[in-house]
Amino acid sequence: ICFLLILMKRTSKPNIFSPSPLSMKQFLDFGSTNACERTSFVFLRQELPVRLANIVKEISVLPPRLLATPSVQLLHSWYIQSLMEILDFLDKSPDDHRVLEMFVDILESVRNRHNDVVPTMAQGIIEYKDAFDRQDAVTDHNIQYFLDRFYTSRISIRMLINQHTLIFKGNTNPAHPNTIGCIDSVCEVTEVAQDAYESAKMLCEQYYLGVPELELRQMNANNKQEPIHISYVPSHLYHMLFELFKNAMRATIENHDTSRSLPPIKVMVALGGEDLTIKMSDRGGGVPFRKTERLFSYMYSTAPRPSIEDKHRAPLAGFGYGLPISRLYTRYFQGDLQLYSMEGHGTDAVIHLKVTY
Ligand code: W6P
Repeated sequence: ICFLLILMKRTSKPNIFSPSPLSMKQFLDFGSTNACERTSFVFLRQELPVRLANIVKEISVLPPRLLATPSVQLLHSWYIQSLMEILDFLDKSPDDHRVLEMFVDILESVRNRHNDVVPTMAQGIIEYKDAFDRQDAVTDHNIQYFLDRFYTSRISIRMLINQHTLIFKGNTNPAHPNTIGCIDSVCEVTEVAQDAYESAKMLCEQYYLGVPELELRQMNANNKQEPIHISYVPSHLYHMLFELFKNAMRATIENHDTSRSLPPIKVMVALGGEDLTIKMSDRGGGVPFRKTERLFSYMYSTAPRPSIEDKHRAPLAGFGYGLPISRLYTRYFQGDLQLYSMEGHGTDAVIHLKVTY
C-alpha cells in the first residue's frame, strides 16, 4: 500500500490512478444493455482501489493533529482494510463465477464497514476543534475543501458498489422493472417530496406543537398533463428534500412561536428540457446574507454544539452535515443546491438537477 501511494504522483494529468467518473447516462446504459457482471467486475477491481487510494492519500496529508484523533485513525484503518480486500482481486480470474460471487460479498462488507463514516469524521472534527484551533478562516476553508472531496468520493464509491451489488445479486427485481440498481428511470419527484415531507412532519410533531402545511405545485413544460419523472437516485433526492424540509420547518416554527397559524412550506417542481428544478420556500424569517455560507460549512455546523444533554431535544437540527452533503449529492450528477434568504421574511432553497433521457 505504501508503494502504491508513493506511485500516485501529484499531477493534474490523468493517469492510471485517476478516477474515471461516470455520468447518469453511463450508469443507465451500463445497467440496462444486458449488464455484464464480468465487465463490471474488471472495471471495479481497478476503479475502486483508485478511488480508495486517493482517499487514503488525502487523509494522510490532513493536519497532523486532526489525523492523530482516534476517529480519523479509525476511519483511516477502514479505508486501508477495504483497499487491501479489493486489491486482492487483481490477480483473480474474471471468468470464475466463484470469484464474481466472492467479489459481491466483499463489496457488501466494504459498504457496511463504512456505514458510519460521516458521524465518525464529524467526531474527529469536533475533537480537533475543541483541542486546538478555534474558528479561523483558513482552517475552516481547508476542512471544507477536504471534506467536500472526501464525501464526494464516498458518494461515488457507494454508488459504484450499490450498482454492482444490486444489479448482480439476486438478479433483477421484478417488482420494480424501471430501476437500474439504485437508479429509478421514472423517479416521481413529487412523490419523493411528499414522502420526505411526511417523515419530517413526524419528527416535527414529536418535538413541537405543530407543523407547517405543505403546498406542492408542479409545472411540466414538456407535457402539461404528464406527472414529472426523471432518471435519478430516489434515496439521494429523498435525503436532500428531507433535510430541506427539516430546516424549513424548524425556521417556520421558531419564527412563529406565539402565533396560532403557521405559514405553509411551498414547494414548486418544474421540468424543462434540460433542468428539473425544485424550489422550497419557507417564511421562517430568513438568515442574514453574511451567514448563509455558514449553513454549508462543516466547521460551523459542528461548532459549539447544544451539548450532550440537548441531544434529545433538537431533533430537527439534524447532524449539521445535512446541507453540505445534500449539495454534494446534487453536484454528483452535475446539479446544484442553492439558498436564497431574505432576512426578515424567509428562505428559498433551490435544487437544480440535470435531466437525462
Ligand atoms: C432557514 C435556514 C434554511 C436552510 C435550509 C433550508 C431552509 C432554511 N430556512 O431559515
